[in-house]
Amino acid sequence: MSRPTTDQEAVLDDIFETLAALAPEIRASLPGRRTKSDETNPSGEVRLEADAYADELLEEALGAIDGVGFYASEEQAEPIDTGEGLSVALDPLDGSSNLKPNSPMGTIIAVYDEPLPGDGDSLLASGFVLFGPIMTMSVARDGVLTEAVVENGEIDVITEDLDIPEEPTVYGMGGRVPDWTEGFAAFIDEVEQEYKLRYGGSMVADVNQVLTYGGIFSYPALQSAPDGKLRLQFEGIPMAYLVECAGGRSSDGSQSILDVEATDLHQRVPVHLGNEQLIDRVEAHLADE
Ligand code: FDP
Repeated sequence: MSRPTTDQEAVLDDIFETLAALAPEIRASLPGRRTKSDETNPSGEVRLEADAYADELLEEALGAIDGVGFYASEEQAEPIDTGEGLSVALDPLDGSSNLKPNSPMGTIIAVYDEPLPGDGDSLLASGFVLFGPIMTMSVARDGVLTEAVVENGEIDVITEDLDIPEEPTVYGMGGRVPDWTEGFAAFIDEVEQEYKLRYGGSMVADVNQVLTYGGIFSYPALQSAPDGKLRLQFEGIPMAYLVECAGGRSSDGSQSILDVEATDLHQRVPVHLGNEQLIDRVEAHLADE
């Protein structure tokens, strides 16, 4: 993790205020943009019109901020040069397959102080907006996680220093069960005796419930996809920082996701996020494979 300078703190304020200001517009755009476009993103996934729209809005507004030098997103192959300064990495609409069944979705942002790809050492701050029954924004900065309600584009802080509850309650994980590795399946055999399964298919909402109730979210390494599904720059690193700021742990299976070396903008990473004791346990099972 990098420590922001005073000038960088001002740019971070601007970035998060801009994200909150845009959030109602992104949300309002969803009902009319549920159809698939004929394009795929750099990871080969079919784009919805909503993905493209959110990406354009965010690129225009964040790229225009004085002190933002690069805009990168899951939707574009390369970072866009927007001037001089920090790099922002966006998952404009996380969980976009939830749009069709009208389930929660979000926007994830990471701010790095280096050109991308950047790893955890160059991360300055991260956050997400959750488009649920209410719109909330969670921001991790200076080692602290803050949760706010976004009302009319304004940030109204509701929890100043959010801590993950000590007693875990829920677990949720992606990937088809027959595709899990032996160690991960053995871990789930254990946790399903103790906790309640909750998986919605949107990382933002699934991680937010872990932050709210305690527990674990995983999108593990699969037999067919040893690096899992989620992207390091846009999902893994920002969400790992959010959870670590709340006193939880992150892991790619053997180390903090903030310690994973970033070699490619669209690189994938196995993801485990949650209470320390559960991350320790999943790592122990994976080490035994
Ligand atoms: P989606 O493909 O719907 O955009 O990275 C994207 C993501 O959703 C995450 O939000 C979510 O955790 C995961 O993929 C869902 O994948 P599965 O459909 O395989 O569960």
